[in-house]
Amino acid sequence: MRCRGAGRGVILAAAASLLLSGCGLTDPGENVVNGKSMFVERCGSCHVLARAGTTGVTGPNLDAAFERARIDGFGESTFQGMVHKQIVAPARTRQVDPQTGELLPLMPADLVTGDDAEDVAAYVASAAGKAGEDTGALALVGAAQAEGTAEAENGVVEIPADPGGALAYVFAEAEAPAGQITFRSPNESAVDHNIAIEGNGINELGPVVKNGGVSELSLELQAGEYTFYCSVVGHRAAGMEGPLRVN
Ligand code: HEC
Ligand SMILES: [Cu+2]
Repeated sequence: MRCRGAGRGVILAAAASLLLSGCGLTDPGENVVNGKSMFVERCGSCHVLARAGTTGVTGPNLDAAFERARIDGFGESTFQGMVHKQIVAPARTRQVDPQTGELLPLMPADLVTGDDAEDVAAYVASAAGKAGEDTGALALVGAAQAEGTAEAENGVVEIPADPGGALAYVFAEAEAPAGQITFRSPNESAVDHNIAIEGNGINELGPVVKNGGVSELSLELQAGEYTFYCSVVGHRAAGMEGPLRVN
């Protein structure tokens, strides 16, 4: 069984890591927790899917699309195949915006690939058009709330990305004494993130990492107000930023 994400790292020790990785939640071949994260990140801007909390309207409402199919008695494995096919080779039925009469953009192919595409298809098949809310490890995706202040320790400020794959850091704010500061952002999730620092003429980006990587950035900072953020497209707007106070 493929179970990427299980048993990786110290934060999600033993039992918790198995749960958080989403293994065992449905067909053990797919990681629906990763699927949900990837869906929110790559698909949600164009599609409504209530359980994922996404509200995009460029593409069809996936709850409406699959509610019908559920009533018609199609099974989730059929849905999964349909969604996977749409990701790999989007149907080219160009739709017209009822408000403006303009043609809407087509869905780009291969927004997610390989295992990620299978995970997304599995998640959408399990969630679209189904009443209620996601539970367990799935409920944590997208729901994570940054809180508290990351404090410098021996010149190092550690600001981990949410280990469950939400577009969030663990901390809402950061604080450090002026001088040479190293920012470290461990990322246990399968979603790309980095750490970047902006302010007072500085805008420096750490490397983008995932699956246990650490985005690291060392800077000489004077006292002042800065911002830390994730430079992966869409993540800052989704809330991956916070104030950094250098004293
Ligand atoms: C740029 C906007 C956009 C993004 C991003 C996008 N889609 Fe779409 N999607 C569309 C449009 C437009 C259609 C309908 C026309 C078409 O098939 O190209 C569509 C159709 C679909 C359908 C078929 C629905 C039906 O009623 O038959 C599925 C399933 C789907 N998308 C899933 C996804 C998934 C999964 C992702 C993320 C990997 C995604 N979409 C990302 C715009 C988008
Ligand atoms: Cu990010």
